[in-house]
Amino acid sequence: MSTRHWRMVSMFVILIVAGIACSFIGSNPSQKEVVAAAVQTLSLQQTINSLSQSVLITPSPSPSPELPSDTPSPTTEPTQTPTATIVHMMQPADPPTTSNSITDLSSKAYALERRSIGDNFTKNLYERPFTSQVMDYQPYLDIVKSSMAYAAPWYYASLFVEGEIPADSNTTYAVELDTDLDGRGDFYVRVQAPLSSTWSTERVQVYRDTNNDVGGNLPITAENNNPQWNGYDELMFDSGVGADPDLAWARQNPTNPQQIQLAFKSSLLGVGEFVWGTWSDEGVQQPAWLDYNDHFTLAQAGHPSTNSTDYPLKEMASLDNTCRWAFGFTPLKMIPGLCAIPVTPTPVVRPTKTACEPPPNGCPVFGSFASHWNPKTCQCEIPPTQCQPPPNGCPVTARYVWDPVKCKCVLK
Ligand SMILES: [Ca+2]
Ligand SMILES: [Ca+2]
Ligand SMILES: [Ca+2]
Ligand SMILES: [Ca+2]
Repeated sequence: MSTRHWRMVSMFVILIVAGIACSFIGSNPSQKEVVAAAVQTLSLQQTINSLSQSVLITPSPSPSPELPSDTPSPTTEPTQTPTATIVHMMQPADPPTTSNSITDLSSKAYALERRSIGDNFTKNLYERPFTSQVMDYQPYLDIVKSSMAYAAPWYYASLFVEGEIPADSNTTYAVELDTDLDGRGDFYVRVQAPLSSTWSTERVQVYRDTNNDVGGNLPITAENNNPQWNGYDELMFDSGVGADPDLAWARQNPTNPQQIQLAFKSSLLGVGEFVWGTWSDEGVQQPAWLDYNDHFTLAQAGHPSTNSTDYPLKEMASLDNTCRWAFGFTPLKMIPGLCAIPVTPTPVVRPTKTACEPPPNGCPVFGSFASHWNPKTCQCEIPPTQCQPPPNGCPVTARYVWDPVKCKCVLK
């Protein structure tokens, strides 16, 4: 019943009650009449109450089905912590081709021998794509080449490895960047497998060294461990969480599963000239411990050469890295960690000029005979086919001299 109908019914009831009341006015009712009127009024009140309930009762929601008494009450869903959705504004594209690359040793040829060559623990250059103790070869860790390219606003670092990444691997692939060219890494950008074939920020992390102690007192060179050194100590980007959610990305090259690509914005470095090198790491994975040869002793780390008394690999296993190379400039002096600077070809030394040169105006002409410069004898000579003085010279009986014009000995 609508509110309008309810108002009409109420008015009708009130008029009836008023009429009954008025029937007593001006009369002198008996007790019986008073009781009858009271009963009639009560009946009307009940009618009003009934109508009132039928109007005011609001529909209640459908009752929940009764649960059997032995049914455990539903458990309360755990309260989910609301997570902010990461909104990306831009992402990398295909990296441009580049000639800025680093070649690294392949250990594939030594896999069956469970050893590698070229590992230089003392100088932070490792070739350890083997498991600890057992020395099983891990081709997906074996870097053979790395490259760096730039297409605004992205730097692209690529790692080429000897084998595809196993599905259950949690290897980290990283690029280490020295932006003030002192041999200490300043930024460490890494991604942890499994990798997507499309660009993603998942499991991509960017570390920074805030107090310039990566590498201890002597960057690159092995030293005794100092617990005060904290290496890369600030995680400034983690799977899209950071001041810039688009700062760094990674993917597996969709056309080459043995190529891992990292992309990061140039704004990260703030410079256009830097030194870079790459890492694969399934064994240690501790950016705070870099340089690793300051954290581990050689005896702890082990060594992959069977000639070493520290063979086999121990605590520093299942990783590989490259030497570093310059991007944006030509290195003219050695920076710790830099790959060997190619020997500059010695300039071709032009033969120095000697006093033996033809006359500035050329060799003289004697009449119809032109002399020619002979560099062997270092003098102007008349070709043998032309007029020649006597083989033994002019006669000495008088003061004869050779006259090339007359082509005979003449008196002087
Ligand atoms: Ca390698
Ligand atoms: Ca540095
Ligand atoms: Ca050091
Ligand atoms: Ca540090």
